[in-house]
Amino acid sequence: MTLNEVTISRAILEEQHRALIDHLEMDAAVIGGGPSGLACAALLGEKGVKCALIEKKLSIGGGMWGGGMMFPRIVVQEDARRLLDRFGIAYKAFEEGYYVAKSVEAVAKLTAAACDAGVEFFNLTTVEDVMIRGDGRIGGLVVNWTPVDMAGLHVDPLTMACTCTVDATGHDAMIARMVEKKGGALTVKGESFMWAERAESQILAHTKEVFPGLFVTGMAANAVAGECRMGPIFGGMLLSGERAAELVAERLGR
Ligand code: 48F
Repeated sequence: MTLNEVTISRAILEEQHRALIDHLEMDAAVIGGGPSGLACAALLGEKGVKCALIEKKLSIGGGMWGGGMMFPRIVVQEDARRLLDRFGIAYKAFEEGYYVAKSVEAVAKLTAAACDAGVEFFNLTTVEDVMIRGDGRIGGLVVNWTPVDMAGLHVDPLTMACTCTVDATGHDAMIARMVEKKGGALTVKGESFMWAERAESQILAHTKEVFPGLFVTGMAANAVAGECRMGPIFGGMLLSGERAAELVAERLGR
């Protein structure tokens, strides 16, 4: 067999265009590929929800890769240990109730779970706005290539329709802030100081639909609520992703 560069190019272009066109209308879009977004997308996919994960960076994983201060280990508490088991992430017991995992393995296994569940990934893609119509719900996303955004090029975006949107953009709660900025009935209080116990114990209460069609998970949930940050303990991220998936699936009647 003789390799043909044009065939290689056509394979990439045809397959990715097919995926993009297929996801111009979907049940749920998860914005942000950190731990909460990955867990949420994987569990939505497992429930049969047509779902895409949109990530502005080249790599998926968000703040999980770097562990704590670039030591690539994460800590997960007892409440969330079952999710490490569920995603097949290896861990070691440290002191009672504390488990340590490798951050690279955690990102890889969460990503693999989402792939296996049929989630489509659109990386290098920035959500720059949302669509809100007469019904007052978020009904879609305005997207562009991240390099276009970074270079400040005057290139118009495209749009993707979704019934439910999950803001998993982390500390900045970017999607919620877009809604707030354009006058939607939503206030983003911004995250508060580091307090692991408080942040982790409150995150599930803050994981909810904060605007019609918009659910928040992970640090975005705490940031919208004005809640504390927690540092490199990741149980709350996984549990919040799971809760968001349950809420979205319920909304979609699954
Ligand atoms: O920050 P990130 O990892 O969010 P998370 O799931 O997890 C937070 C933890 O990593 C850590 C912590 C836990 O203990 O405090 O910080 O809440 O991932 C957010 C992802 O969203 C992407 C961003 O590149 C990152 O990978 N993102 C942000 N804005 C956009 C976006 C956008 N407008 N469009 C697409 N992706």
